Amino acid sequence: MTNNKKVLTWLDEMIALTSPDKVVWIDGSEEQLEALRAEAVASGEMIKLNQEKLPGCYYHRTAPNDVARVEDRTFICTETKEEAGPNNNWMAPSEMYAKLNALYKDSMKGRTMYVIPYSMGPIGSSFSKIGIELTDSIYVVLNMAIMTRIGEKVLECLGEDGDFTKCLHAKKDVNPDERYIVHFPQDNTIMSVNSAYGGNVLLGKKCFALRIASYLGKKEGWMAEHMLILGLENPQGEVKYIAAAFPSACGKTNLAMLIPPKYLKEKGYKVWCVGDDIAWLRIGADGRLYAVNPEAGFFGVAPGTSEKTNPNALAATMKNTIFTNVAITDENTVWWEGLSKPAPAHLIEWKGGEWTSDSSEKAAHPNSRFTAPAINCPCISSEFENPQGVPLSAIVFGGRRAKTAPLVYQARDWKHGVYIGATMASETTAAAAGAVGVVRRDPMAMKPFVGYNMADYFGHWLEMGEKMDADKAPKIFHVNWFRLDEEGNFMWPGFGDNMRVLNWIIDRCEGKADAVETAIGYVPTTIDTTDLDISEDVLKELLNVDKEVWKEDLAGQKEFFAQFGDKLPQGIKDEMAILEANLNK
Ligand code: GTP
Ligand code: SPV
Ligand code: MN
Repeated sequence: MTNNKKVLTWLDEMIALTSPDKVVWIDGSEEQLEALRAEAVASGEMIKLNQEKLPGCYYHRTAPNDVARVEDRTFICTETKEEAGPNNNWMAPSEMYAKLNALYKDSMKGRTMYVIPYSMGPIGSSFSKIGIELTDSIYVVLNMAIMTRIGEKVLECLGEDGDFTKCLHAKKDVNPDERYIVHFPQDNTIMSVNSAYGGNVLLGKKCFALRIASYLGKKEGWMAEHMLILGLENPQGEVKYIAAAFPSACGKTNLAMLIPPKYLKEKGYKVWCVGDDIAWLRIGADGRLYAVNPEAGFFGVAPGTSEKTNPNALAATMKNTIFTNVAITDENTVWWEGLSKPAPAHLIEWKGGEWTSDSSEKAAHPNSRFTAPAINCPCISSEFENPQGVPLSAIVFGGRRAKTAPLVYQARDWKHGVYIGATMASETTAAAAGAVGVVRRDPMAMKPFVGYNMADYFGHWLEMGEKMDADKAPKIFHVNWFRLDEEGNFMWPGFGDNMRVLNWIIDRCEGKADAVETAIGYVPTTIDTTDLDISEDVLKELLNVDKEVWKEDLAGQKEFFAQFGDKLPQGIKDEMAILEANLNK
């Protein structure tokens, strides 16, 4: 399908290494994908769901040891350890290649290798980047066909001499002790072995569009971020764009597809989804910051998604969607915790066993997912395919904080905003293997995704700000939907009601809303609570900045930054000193 020598030479090498019985080029045609679906159903790799209720929908179950990203087995293999930084696992490239080559040797014997040419971003846009993934999993092919733009037209765009990111995936026997997700940024190469779970194997997503792309962005003067992108339309029909970085399973998909509360909807407010997980940001010719969603689909968390919390996401999953590790109903449709109440009396749970509603086990895995085409989403933005992206008015950081962070606050300027992003923290979730609910520092929600030394990443953020005039740069905010009361209940209703906070954010960008300056930044004097059952006291508590609690947090921030030693940028040190002085005033 191509004359590109770099592609053909690399492919020959990978065939010699893995020894597949057969090599199949993915051309992107519906006929080929349909044949692969049939093959996956015949082999048991996928289950065809009820085609009347869920047309074009399939089900896949991963091994129980293979249900989330594995951060302790994810490596950034730069020439030196310092380039990868204290935030990444590192091994010398030569040592890692030797280890991996032994694991890949003959790994595709008796199997088929699929060659997937794919584009992150609209094909041919100057924003976009091309990758080629070699995999022995049909599940990966079918997911990549939803999550990225694939096939022959990508190769045409690559041409005879174009460069691409080399991605090799072998499923092997999903042995967790020999599972590796490895990036060689200097070779533009990704290698994944012994997994079949999304974030570990859909190599266009976190591996390319964040880890490799963040490295390229630093080199080339742009940014790859773990951010949703949304357009907020006001009753006059004007649309303002916001990008928001929250850690995994902390509400990006939900916010990106938000439906405003009834009275705001009636006034004419609307939210349009441009992206739900990844944003590539560049400064445009007019000096503003533009965002493109490099993906073509949503790999969303299923549990908690319902007609009430996120009807747009639910609607997006009603056709041509792949469900992974959710539960199956007696009607051969899908179910997960939070979808409906009460739970069905009987289900097949995510591991394949019988489940009844008196079971104490979860029917769907907490990190079970849907892979849905973006075009299925009822609120998909008309700018979704815009090759130049959308201009950002605001950037929002956020996390799960039971205490400490107020509902919303605004940075004084870009530099302060970078500090707020760099000191983000959140309680861990099921999206990554390991303990859940532990507070960890997760700068810009990129802790697991920065493909180089995070101190340099902070420096890159500061430099990007210096390239923009203050009146053109997006304003920076921080939100926390997850504050808990004494009994452990969420104090803020969240979901659609987050629109109230977005409105304050946009009003601030336009100089139309009031705020008080506190030690940590500007906090609203009030938030619109029309029709909400929320007392003045609770709202006050939600917006409260407790200096004593923040002093403790500052100690944690200092401890976190200490690991970067001399590399920590001066801008971060300046902001730390300002915060300390403010807290001691
Ligand atoms: P990744 O795909 O892992 O990057 O996750 P995400 O950031 O897109 O998170 P998502 O929107 O899928 O939400 C994850 C979980 O948070 C779900 O269980 C949601 O129900 C819950 N959630 C999302 N928004 C809110 C909110 O405003 N309030 C509360 N309390 N929970 C929320
Ligand atoms: C996340 O964990 O942030 C996800 C899912 O969006 S994964 O593709 O597994 O990374
Ligand atoms: Mn994510």
